[in-house]
Amino acid sequence: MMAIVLITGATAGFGEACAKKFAENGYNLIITGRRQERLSQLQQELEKQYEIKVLPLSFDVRDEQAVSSILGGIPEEWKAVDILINNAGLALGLSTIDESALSDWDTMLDTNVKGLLYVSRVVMPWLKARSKGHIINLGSTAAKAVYAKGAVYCASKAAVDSISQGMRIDLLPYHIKVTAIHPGAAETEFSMVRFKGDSSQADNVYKGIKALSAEDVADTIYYCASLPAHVCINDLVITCTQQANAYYTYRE
Ligand code: NDP
Ligand code: 8X3
Repeated sequence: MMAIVLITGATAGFGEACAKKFAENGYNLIITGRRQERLSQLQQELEKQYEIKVLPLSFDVRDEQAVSSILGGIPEEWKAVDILINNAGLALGLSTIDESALSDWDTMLDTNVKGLLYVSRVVMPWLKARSKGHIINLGSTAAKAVYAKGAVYCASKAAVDSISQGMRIDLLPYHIKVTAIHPGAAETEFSMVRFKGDSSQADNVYKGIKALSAEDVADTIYYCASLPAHVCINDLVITCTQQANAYYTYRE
């Protein structure tokens, strides 16, 4: 079997763009997300276009039982994962702590932090057994600087930053790389999800800037994954040229 990349959150945005980029480069793919129909469509499209195999797995990363039974139960040959891209995640709402909905916090923390941990806990033994591999975690510029009304999303991504550092130490004896990628504003479904379908609020995020695209981020992830075995990019912040960090953006 050719090299395998496992991508969480492959039904949209960065995850979908990564699936296409790695497929184009001959990787077999395990693609996950909750929207089964999108996973099936992507599987069909990529298997038709490239000489690769795609295993679609539909589960919610917040559901520990589903993660361990569905992901943990895949056929042995698929457990030879070379690269895990922990990408599934989201922001919900933009408000001060006292005005936030409790359910938004639960969803963000359960998805971005605990979901990433559940998936990693299943996959890490597979990587360790082969003493090779690469885990790529999607943080954010929000991990590096906190912006107004974003305390909980920013905290969830700061946790991804810390978890990535911890994983790297845990995995040193196994020659396994850990990379945290921290993108700034990128035009995907992210803002429509954050603002719960309010397209005018979502569009405002990208007003007056040429934001990153999902493909820009996927190309960068692919670059990190293509370096020689002894070279690891540990931490990478990528923004569009009009953005300096999570709160300074120059709009025209
Ligand atoms: P999108 O909304 O376009 O895609 C998010 C993906 O995550 C979807 O495939 C979605 O799949 C999946 N997902 C969300 N919740 C769950 C869940 N509970 N279980 C399983 N899968 C889930 O967003 P992006 O591509 O922009 O975001 C990808 C990652 O990058 C996120 O972690 C985000 O926080 C981060 N990021 C985004 C930035 C941006 O500006 N766009 C910038 C910096 C970081 P489905 O709904 O089918 O389950
Ligand atoms: C996504 C980037 O700044 O919109 O993580 O929160 S931001």
